[in-house]
Amino acid sequence: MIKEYKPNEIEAKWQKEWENKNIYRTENELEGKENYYVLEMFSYPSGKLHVGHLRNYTIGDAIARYKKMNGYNVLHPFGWDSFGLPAENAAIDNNVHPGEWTKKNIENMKRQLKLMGISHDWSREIATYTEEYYKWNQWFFIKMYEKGLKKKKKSYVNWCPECNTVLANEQVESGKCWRHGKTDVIQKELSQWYLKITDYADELLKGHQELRGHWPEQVLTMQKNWIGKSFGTEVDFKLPIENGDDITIPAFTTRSDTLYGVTYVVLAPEHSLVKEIILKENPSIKDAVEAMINEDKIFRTAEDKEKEGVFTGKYVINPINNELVPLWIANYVLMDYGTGAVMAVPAHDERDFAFAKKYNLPVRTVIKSLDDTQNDDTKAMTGEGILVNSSEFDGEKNTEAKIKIAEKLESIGLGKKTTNYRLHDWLISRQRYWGTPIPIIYDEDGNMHLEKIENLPVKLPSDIQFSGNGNPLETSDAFKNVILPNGKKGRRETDTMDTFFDSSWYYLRYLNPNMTEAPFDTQNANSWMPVDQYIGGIEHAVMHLLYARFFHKALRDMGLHNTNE
Ligand code: ANZ
Ligand code: ZN
Repeated sequence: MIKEYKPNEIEAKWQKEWENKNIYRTENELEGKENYYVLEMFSYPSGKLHVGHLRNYTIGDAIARYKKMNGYNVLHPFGWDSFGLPAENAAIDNNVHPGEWTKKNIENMKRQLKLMGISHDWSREIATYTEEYYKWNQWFFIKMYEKGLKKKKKSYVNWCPECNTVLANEQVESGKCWRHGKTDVIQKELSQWYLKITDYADELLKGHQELRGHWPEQVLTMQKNWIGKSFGTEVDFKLPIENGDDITIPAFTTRSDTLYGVTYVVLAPEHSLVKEIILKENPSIKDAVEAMINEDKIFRTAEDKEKEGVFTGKYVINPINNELVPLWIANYVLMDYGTGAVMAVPAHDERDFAFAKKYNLPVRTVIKSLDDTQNDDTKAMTGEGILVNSSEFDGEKNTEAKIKIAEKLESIGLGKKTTNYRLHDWLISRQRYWGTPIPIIYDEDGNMHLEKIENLPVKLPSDIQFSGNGNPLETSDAFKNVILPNGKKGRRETDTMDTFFDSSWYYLRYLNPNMTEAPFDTQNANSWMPVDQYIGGIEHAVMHLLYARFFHKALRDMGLHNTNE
């Protein structure tokens, strides 16, 4: 007997034997056996395996083997999330095509993974950078467009000067780029493609009930906070216009009970009224407004951040008592939450209090706490209590007055109850080369045309220059210039898709990795979904896991499968 364990010999021998016998190969159906799907999060082919990968794949391997020994038909596939910036940066730095860099990395990592003897079914290997895969991203894009789930919109977006591209909100962490921890994300006004994940905001929240007990509670909490559902009221403040109709400024509040305590109203510096009216009449505050817009969005609203603002010179009418209150612009109000306008109640809101003290604005108490230690005029009283200085509502409990005041506003047509979400639509366009081309063409008048399904895939061109400046796709004339079906000249969209689009449905592609007539087979999807065990890092809680849940529901509603999660 050989006493010494020689991995090179014994493992190589048995791994070869396993491969010859195809023991990890899974059929989509195996009579008499129940399916069990073990999935590890999609792997980015960075070049070399590290111990973090192995931690993940070893857990999957143990579960897959255990379930198999217990008589299940186990699916345990592997593949490559192989579009994205590092390949493009390697192209810039080392003058190698991103495709070659990616291919080489995949080969090496696959070799290393095989050495580990993990029980992956390699016959189902997929890679998102292949035409066979990204064709379906384009197909989904078109189908979602037709379903009304896509929109192009101009607004202030997150821009990473290091990545040279826009980022989704989910990819900004404390004001920095998720890939460049030291780089401040700045705001640029651009026209971009969005996927309407907000259409599913409520279902994404409700679906947590189906996931409870299966998913870590921590992930559900992170998603819940990210979606940020909040019930409140939109209160209409009127801005009187000389020789014209009043302009309505709706302000979202969760505290309609404090309406009598409003001492000023604040607009976000990006608010459309600022550009359209205020700066035209009062150009002297332009620099101050621009400085606020250029401040980092996350940093700007942090609690300890110094609040900055300017008076617009205008006054608006409080609908509950017709009082005129000054209209300000301030950095602590964001355009992309609520309506981008806030009714400020310094007596009961900490941020408003700090702002009012700094700019000498009045503070009017409208709620008295029953616990007298809370009624202290050196800070905002944010707790519950009884209304004062609130006309007919004096003496009411604030929780009850909140409903009554909202109802009164509704009855006079100057407000309505609303639900607001923190979640925004998913910005999916990227100004980069190494991703799925967006299947859109513009004609000479700027009108948009969807690429025809039979022309898919729209292939990434190879006549590209990687200079490090701008979007490399712009350097390919062959790609950019196309002829429309009507014979006229057209220009192809040069933005590519966020790679989170690719990873939002890959788990379905494993079911039918070579299928050419559809992205996956509906029956197979219905029998294999949901994935039984998913293994990966919590850093994906509000990015990948939220995007993929949304995608899954959207595909269900397109009739491609019948499961919710
Ligand atoms: C008046 C008020 C009085 C408020 C008070 C709070 C306390 P959540 O719970 O997170 O939904 N707000 C609304 N839109 C905003 C924006 N675009 N940027 C910054 N702040 C905004 O928060 C809702 C509250 O956040 C709203 O209720 C509003 O301030 C503020 F004693 O209105 B409140
Ligand atoms: Zn970056």
